[in-house]
Amino acid sequence: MKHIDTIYKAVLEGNTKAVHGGVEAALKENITADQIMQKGLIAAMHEVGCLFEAGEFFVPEMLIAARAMQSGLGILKPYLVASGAKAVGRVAIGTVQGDLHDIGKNLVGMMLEGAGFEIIDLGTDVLPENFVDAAQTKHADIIALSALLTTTMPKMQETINALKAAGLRDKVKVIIGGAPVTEPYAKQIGADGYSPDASAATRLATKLMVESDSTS
Ligand code: B1M
Repeated sequence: MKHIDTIYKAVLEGNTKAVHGGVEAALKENITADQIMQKGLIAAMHEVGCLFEAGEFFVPEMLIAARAMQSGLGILKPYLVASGAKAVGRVAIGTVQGDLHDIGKNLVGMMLEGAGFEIIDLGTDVLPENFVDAAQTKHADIIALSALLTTTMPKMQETINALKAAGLRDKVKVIIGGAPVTEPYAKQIGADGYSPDASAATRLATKLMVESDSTS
């Protein structure tokens, strides 16, 4: 687990070069992409959050760590994404308005792509009307909303309301997730599902597509 430790420390230090080296060395030693991601990259970001809460890290440190983590994920992407799978559905994914956190959203997008979904990545700080537009003009089957801030969670409800107002709510499934989001919250705002992490989001999206195929 020497390389995992290197990756963990390198993310904390925001050392992109060392993250690259660590990820490549770990892959060479046949450590799986999932292990590298969970035990190296995600575990380090969790620690970054704890250090931020403790007042030991500030926004610049968080940002530098996030960049280092994203670059590590970039190397892992081909290993996480299966190649040549036929699209099982189209997902428009984004982080809701006011929220700039995109690592979790990118991870969910990557895993969905790996499960054969076509991904329309709307980015971060996405207005409810842009999700509506993706459902309307890009014919997304699923709208996937990510939020990392308690203050931006209400934008999930606003997005669902905007889909209703546009007469699209019955035509599209809405899934939500992100650290402060919960299953009861998903029920409360009328989402079609919640998942705590990227693999669960993939299972949920696949289940929703199977269900909608069997009812159409
Ligand atoms: Co921010 N930040 N941040 N931050 N940041 C958190 C979220 C925070 C918990 C830190 C803390 O206090 N411990 C806190 C939020 C508190 C709250 O509201 N509950 C916080 C804060 C306060 C802020 C600012 C307000 C700080 C400030 O300016 N004073 C500010 C807000 C900016 C804004 O968005 N408007 C801010 C800024 C930033 C940075 C820009 C510096 C940077 C983001 C860089 C980027 O994303 N490109 C950043 C970071 C890095 C974090 C932490 C440290 C790490 C987030 C992360 O990437 N985790 C975070 C602390 C933490 O989470 N421990 C924190 C790794 C990622 C893989 O996990 O995103 O949870 P996560 O995704 C998971 C699941 O949640 C799930 O799957 C993923 C894993 O499998 N998931 C979904 C996510 N989306 C999903 C969607 C789904 C399903 C599952 O379906 C659609």
